[in-house]
Amino acid sequence: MKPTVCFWCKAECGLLAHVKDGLLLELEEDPEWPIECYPPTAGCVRRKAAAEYLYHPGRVNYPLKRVGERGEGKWQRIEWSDALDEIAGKLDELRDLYGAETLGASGGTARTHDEYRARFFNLFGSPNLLGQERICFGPRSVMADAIVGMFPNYALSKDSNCLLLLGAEPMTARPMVAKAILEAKKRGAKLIVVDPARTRSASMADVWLPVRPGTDSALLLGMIRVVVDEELYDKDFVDQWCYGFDDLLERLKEYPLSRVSEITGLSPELIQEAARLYANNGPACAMAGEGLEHSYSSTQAIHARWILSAICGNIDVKGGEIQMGPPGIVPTRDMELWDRLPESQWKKMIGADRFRLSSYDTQIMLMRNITRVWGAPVNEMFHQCQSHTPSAYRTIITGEPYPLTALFTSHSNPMVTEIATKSVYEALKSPNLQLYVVNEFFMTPSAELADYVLPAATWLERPDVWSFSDYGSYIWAREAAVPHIVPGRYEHLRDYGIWRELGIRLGQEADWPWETLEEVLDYRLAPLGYTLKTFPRVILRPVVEKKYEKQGFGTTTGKVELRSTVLEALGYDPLPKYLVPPESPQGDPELAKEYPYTLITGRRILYYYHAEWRQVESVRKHYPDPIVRVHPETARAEGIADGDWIWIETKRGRVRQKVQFFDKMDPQIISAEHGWWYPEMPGPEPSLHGAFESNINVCTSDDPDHCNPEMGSYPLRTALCRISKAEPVGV
Ligand SMILES: Nc1nc2c(c(=O)[nH]1)N[C@H]1C(S)=C(S)[C@@H](COP(=O)(O)OP(=O)(O)OC[C@H]3O[C@@H](n4cnc5c(=O)[nH]c(N)nc54)[C@H](O)[C@@H]3O)O[C@H]1N2
Ligand SMILES: Nc1nc2c(c(=O)[nH]1)N[C@H]1C(S)=C(S)[C@@H](COP(=O)(O)OP(=O)(O)OC[C@H]3O[C@@H](n4cnc5c(=O)[nH]c(N)nc54)[C@H](O)[C@@H]3O)O[C@H]1N2
Ligand code: SF4
Ligand SMILES: [Mo]
Repeated sequence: MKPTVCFWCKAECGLLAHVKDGLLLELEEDPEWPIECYPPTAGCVRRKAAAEYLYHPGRVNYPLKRVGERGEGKWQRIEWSDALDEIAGKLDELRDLYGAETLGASGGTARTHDEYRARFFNLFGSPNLLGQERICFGPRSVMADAIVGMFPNYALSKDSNCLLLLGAEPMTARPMVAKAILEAKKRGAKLIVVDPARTRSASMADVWLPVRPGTDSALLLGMIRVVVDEELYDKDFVDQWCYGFDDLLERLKEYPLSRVSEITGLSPELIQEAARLYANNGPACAMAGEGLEHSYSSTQAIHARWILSAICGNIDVKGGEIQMGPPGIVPTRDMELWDRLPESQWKKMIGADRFRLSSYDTQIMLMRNITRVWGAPVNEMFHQCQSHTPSAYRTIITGEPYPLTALFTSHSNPMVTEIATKSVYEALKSPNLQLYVVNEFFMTPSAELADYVLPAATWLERPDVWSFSDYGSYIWAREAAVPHIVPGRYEHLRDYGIWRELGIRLGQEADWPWETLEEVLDYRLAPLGYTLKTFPRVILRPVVEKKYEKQGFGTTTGKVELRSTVLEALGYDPLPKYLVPPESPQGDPELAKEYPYTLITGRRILYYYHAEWRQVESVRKHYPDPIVRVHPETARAEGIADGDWIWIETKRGRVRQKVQFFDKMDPQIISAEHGWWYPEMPGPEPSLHGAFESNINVCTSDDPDHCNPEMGSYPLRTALCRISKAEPVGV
């Protein structure tokens, strides 16, 4: 029986792994684990399916090399050493021909040791890590660093008197936060939910603001205006610790409640009520989720959200937003060796010239400020400084501004989760892409298009140390529960091992001194006086309030920057504002005549993590089909019944999902799920496991003009669509 910590979702449950002869039998809840979540670990269907997942017949167990055409489904098993030699050889050749920036790598949400992918890239010479950071965590973390000088952790809300959820639904997405909310509610804390849909959290809320999709920045400016007009803010904190209040007052003149009401579709009274409730019930904790990050005004809304928190005195207080600071282990940034990539190469990062908030120059500014105050930055460089992914796929296709000829996909499934599937597909099939390697567990639609598929090790097959949990206030470590190689049965390689082995083949041996991940983690834990073996599994970090009184804030001015010096230096508006989403009824009324509904996508599903788990039968049976929520009024007008399948169509394409009537949102909204493919359908083209059947990213837009102008966040929550009745998928 081995203690472990689950990494299959954001609950990070402490578990006990039953292991016999190196094989996992089952995962059991650990009654001694100190952090509870909701729903409780006991009911988790993924936990129960652990052995089914690990030893699934669809699991890739040995390296595969394509022998037919790309996507034809013809594979040959090869030895690890041959696969790595061949890939390294090709990378060397392409680097000679086109420069190191010709290599890119798509990554996904935090699933593994991404700092070693970054290390390999920085040593190889390419700045082109791509992935989800422009829409997942990147905007939140860059803006927090810029405005308040260090990302505060949001889940300490169990001490709060008021919780404000902004486009986030912890009941499905963040089980630790969900638990904290339930506890806070029991204590009588107030709950305010900003979400176009009446989610489970919204139905428990004291105030629910069904905001029009993409208009959160206006709403937040309206709330700030109420707080300021009614003098509900913390005057001492504003006087001493906020920079640019007068400029903010000027900006607020543009946002009278009448205008905010018109933009957001919410009554002035409701906005007032929410603002008063928030300001009068401190300490309050706000949490911004994907409803904000996946929008055209993402950075503006996040900026406004920090202003609201700050002027109400909620930064770095218990029950508000505590800045935990560096955890004391060797920072992931140091593991990345980001300073080994020459500045001239950083400057070549795709999209950095247009979307400058995710550029090297921004990082240098943020790092200088944060390191001055905290000694070290907390977030990994690649979270904040990453190529603009949709632009990178376009680069593969066009060769502009330079040839991107080699791509790795690691812990991501871009054919399903990346915006604009057709662009991703065109790029992955392009003859310009001379090498495509996928590190995976399963043959996903992305893996089906690879030249090489490298079998990765799951979290159960590797050790880990983690210090950025939703709870934010603890560090945990675990050893591997089962081996990643079982002779005669499988040969998986940990992501660390893959990057190290390639690095050694490409002249980086001096920079990979640790042979195993265990050695790396021992090195990282050393400043705390532990090794992986001696670490007490989980350490709760003490929460210290108002550290700024001694050290100031980690910003240019040492204060919370209501007016941002970083945005200003980059040539952007230093204050938040509302931007009309280009593809929305307001932004494109002509298109809205043909496509009258607003499509929001990506509502989280409790049973699944993005595109994962669809092949695991005991999980899939709980949730077999993709569900699109349609208001019954709208459905009736379109001749659609509950349970029908419908086409969801934007000007980029159409896919089918199954209707669930949902009357707790505006009838103009269509809410589709993301992450859908059908592992049971044929892998070879044209099906690619049904990657074009129900995958909503066939319908989303990668037009750079539709992306947030500062960070390049892409619009996953506003698109114009129409719907019509369809046959079920598979018929
Ligand atoms: N339309 C729409 N699209 C969205 C979203 C949305 O709301 N709407 N949400 C977006 C967001 S926020 C995110 S973060 C992304 C997520 O996008 P992805 O991260 O691409 O999503 P996953 O389906 O989790 O893909 C991860 C893949 O990596 C594999 N994997 C898991 N762990 C490991 C590991 O340790 N090592 C390796 N090598 N592989 C591993 C899994 O088998 C899986 O196939 O999706 C985005 N896409
Ligand atoms: N089970 C499970 N858990 C997950 C994941 C998963 O796939 N499965 N994914 C993980 C990842 S990587 C992420 S990023 C998080 C995301 O988790 P959250 O940030 O909670 O995001 P979502 O549930 O995608 O969306 C939250 C809400 O945004 C609303 N929304 C849509 N458009 C708008 C808008 O314009 N404004 C506002 N205010 N709200 C809007 C939707 O109705 C939805 O209820 O979840 C994580 N947790
Ligand atoms: S999948 Fe999530 S809820 Fe289930 S055991 Fe793992 S961390 Fe906990
Ligand atoms: Mo995400």
